[in-house]
Amino acid sequence: MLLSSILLSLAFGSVLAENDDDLMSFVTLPKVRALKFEVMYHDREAVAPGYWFVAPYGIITPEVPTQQWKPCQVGPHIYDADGMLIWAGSCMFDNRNVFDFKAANNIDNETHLSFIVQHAYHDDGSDKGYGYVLDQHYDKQFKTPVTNKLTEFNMHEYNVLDGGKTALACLYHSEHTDLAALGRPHEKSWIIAGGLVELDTKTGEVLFEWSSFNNILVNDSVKIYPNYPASGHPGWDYIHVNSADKNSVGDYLLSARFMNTIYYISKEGEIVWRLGGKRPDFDMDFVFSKQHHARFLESNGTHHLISFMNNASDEAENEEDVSSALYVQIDTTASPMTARVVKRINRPDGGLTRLRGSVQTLPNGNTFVGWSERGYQSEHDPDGNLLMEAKFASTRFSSYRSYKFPFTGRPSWPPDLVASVHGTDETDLTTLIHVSWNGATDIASWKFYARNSLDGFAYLVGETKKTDFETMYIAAGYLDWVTAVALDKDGNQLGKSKAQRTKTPSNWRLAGFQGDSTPKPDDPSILYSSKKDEDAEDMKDMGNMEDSQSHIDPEEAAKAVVKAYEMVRGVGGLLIFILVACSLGGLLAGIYYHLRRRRAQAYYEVPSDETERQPMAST
Ligand SMILES: *C1O[C@H](CO)[C@@H](O)[C@H](O)[C@H]1NC(C)=O
Ligand SMILES: *[C@@H]1O[C@H](CO)[C@@H](O)[C@H](O)[C@H]1NC(C)=O
Ligand SMILES: *[C@@H]1O[C@H](CO)[C@@H](O)[C@H](O)[C@H]1NC(C)=O
Ligand SMILES: *[C@@H]1O[C@H](CO)[C@@H](O)[C@H](O)[C@H]1NC(C)=O
Repeated sequence: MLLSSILLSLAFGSVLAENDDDLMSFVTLPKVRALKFEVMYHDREAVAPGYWFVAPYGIITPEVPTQQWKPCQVGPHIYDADGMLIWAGSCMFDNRNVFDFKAANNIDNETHLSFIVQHAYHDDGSDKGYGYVLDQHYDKQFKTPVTNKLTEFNMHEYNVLDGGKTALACLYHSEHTDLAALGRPHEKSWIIAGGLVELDTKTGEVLFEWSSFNNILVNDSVKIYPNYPASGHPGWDYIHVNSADKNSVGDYLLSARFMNTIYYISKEGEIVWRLGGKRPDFDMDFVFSKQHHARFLESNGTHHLISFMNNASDEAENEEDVSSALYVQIDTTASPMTARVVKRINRPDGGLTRLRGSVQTLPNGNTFVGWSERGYQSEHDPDGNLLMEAKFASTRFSSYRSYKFPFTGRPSWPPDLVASVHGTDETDLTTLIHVSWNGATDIASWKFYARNSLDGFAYLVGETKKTDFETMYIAAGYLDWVTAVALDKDGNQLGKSKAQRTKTPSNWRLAGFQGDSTPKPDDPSILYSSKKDEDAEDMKDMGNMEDSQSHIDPEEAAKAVVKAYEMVRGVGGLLIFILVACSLGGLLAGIYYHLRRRRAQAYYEVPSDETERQPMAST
C-alpha cells in the first residue's frame, strides 16, 4: 500500500515535471523554477548562522523579451545554509536581472532586503532601473529612481548606508574630451567617466556626486593604449568603477577595475590616495588587479582596514594564477604610507574569478566570498580555513555578488496550497496536498485541516515536519476543502493558507479510476472525528494530537519514496504508472481496512525527473 501511494504521487510528480535537472519545480508555484545548489561542507559546525542571498542571471544585459528563462528563474533568491530555497523573488520582479541582492540589517531594528533591478530592455528612458528596499514582509519600503542625467541605475552597487536614509551607487557617464593625456592634445574622443553618487533612498535625489572626469586621466587606465583610435559615443570605458563605500568620517572608497586602483575620496571630492594601479601612493607588500567590492571594515580617516576581491584577472588577461579575498591594513600616517595584507583567502578551487565577485565579513569573523560565475561561493573561518563551498547545479547562471545574513521573512501573502484527489476505486481515495510559503523563514512543521465547506469546522488531518521548500502530504480519503498552518519549532502559528478546494481528475477513468460512480468528497467529521476538538483557529489545543495510528518515521518514508522514485524513474510516465497501479488493484482492495485506519501518513517532496538544457554562454 505504501508503495502504491508512493507510485501514485510519483506518477503525478513526473507528469508535472519539466526537463531541467538543474532547476527545482513546485506544484504550489508552477510559475517558478529556482536553481538547485550543490553544497559541500568541510566544517558544518563552524559556519556563521544565516541565509544565502544570490541573484542568478543568465545574460548580464537586458534581453529582447524571451521565454528562455520562463518559468521564472532570474532575480533575487534566498536559500538556507543547506541550499534549500526560502524565497524566489523572480516572478515578483518579472524575471528581470537583479544585482547586489542582500539583507540590509543596518536600517533599523528589523531586517530588510536591498537590491538593484536592472533597467528595462527597450530603454526609452522610462525605466532606468531602481534601487529597492523591501521590508521583512516583502513589501516595498524604498524604490530609489535615477533622477539625474544618468541613463540607468548602474548595476554594480546599491550600498544602503546605516539608518537607510541614503545609499551609494556607481556613476557611469559619457563625456567628450581631448586626448592630451595620450599625447594627442588636438584630438577629441568620447570616454565613459566613472564615479559614485550618494542618493536619497526615498526620492533618488543626488546628495553627493563625484566623477573621474577631469580627476583621473585616461592614460592611468590599464585598458587604454596611446595609439587607440578616438571613440564615438558612448566612449571608452576607461575606468570601470564597480564598488563604492563610505566610512564614519564621511569619506568614500571607490574601486575602479580598469585602473587596478582603489581610490580614497574625501567628502570634499579630492582624491586623497590611490591604492594600486600605475601611480600607487603606498609601500605595498602585495599586488592586486581587476578588483571588486572594496569595503571599509574599520576606518578613522588615517588608518583603515579594507577588504576586497582581488580578481587578478579579467576577460582578456591575468596577473596572478588564482583569485583571492584580501584584507589590507592601511596606515596613512607612515612615510611612505603603508598597505599590508593581513589576510588572504585564495579561491578554494584554485580558479580565477574573471568577472565580478564579493567579499563579506560575517559577525563571527568568518568570511563569505562570492566568486560569481555559476554562483560559486565559499565560507571561511577567521584563519581563512575553508568551511563550505557551494555552487549552482546549473552552468547557465551567475550571481554578481553572493552574501550571507541572518534574516526573518514574514511574507504578507499566505502559504500556497494545492490539493488533488487520486485513487483507483472508492476504497482507496487519497488526497495529495502540496504546501509552500514563498519567503517565510522559521517554518518547522505544517498541520493540515479539512472541512465540509468553506465555512465548515476545520478537522485536523495530520502534521508533518517541513524538510524542503515544498512539503507534500498524503491524507486518506477524498477531502474537499483543505487548509495548512505553518508552525515554528515551538509550535507557534506563523501563518495559514486559504481554504482550497481539492482538484479532481477531469476524467476519472483516464486517471485510472475503476469504481462504479464518480467519487463524492468524504466527510472529514467521520474520517478524522478523533481530532474534531482541534481547529486551525485555536492553536492552544494543537499540541495533543491523537497518536494511535501507525506513524511512519519521516526519514524512513523519505527514503522509501526516493527508492520507489528511482524504480519508476527508468520507466516513467503516467501510462506505465496506471498499469502498475491497476495491477495492484486487488491488493489495494485487500488492504482497504488498513487504509481506513491509517488516516494520516507523512511523505516528503521528491526531486522531479529532469534533464539538462543547453548551457548558455554568460558574459
Ligand atoms: C576580476 O574581475 C574582473 C572583471 O570584473 C575580471 O576581468 C577578472 O578576471 C577577475 N579576476 C579574478 C582573479 O577573478
Ligand atoms: C532599536 O532597538 C533599540 C534597543 O532595543 C532601541 O533603543 C532603538 O530605539 C530601536 N531603534 C529603532 C529605530 O526602532
Ligand atoms: C598621463 O599623462 C599626464 C599628462 O600628460 C602625465 O603627467 C602622467 O604622468 C601620465 N601618466 C602616466 C601613467 O603615464
Ligand atoms: C585611528 O586609528 C589608529 C589606529 O587604531 C590610531 O592610532 C589613531 O590615533 C586613530 N586616529 C584618529 C584620528 O582617531
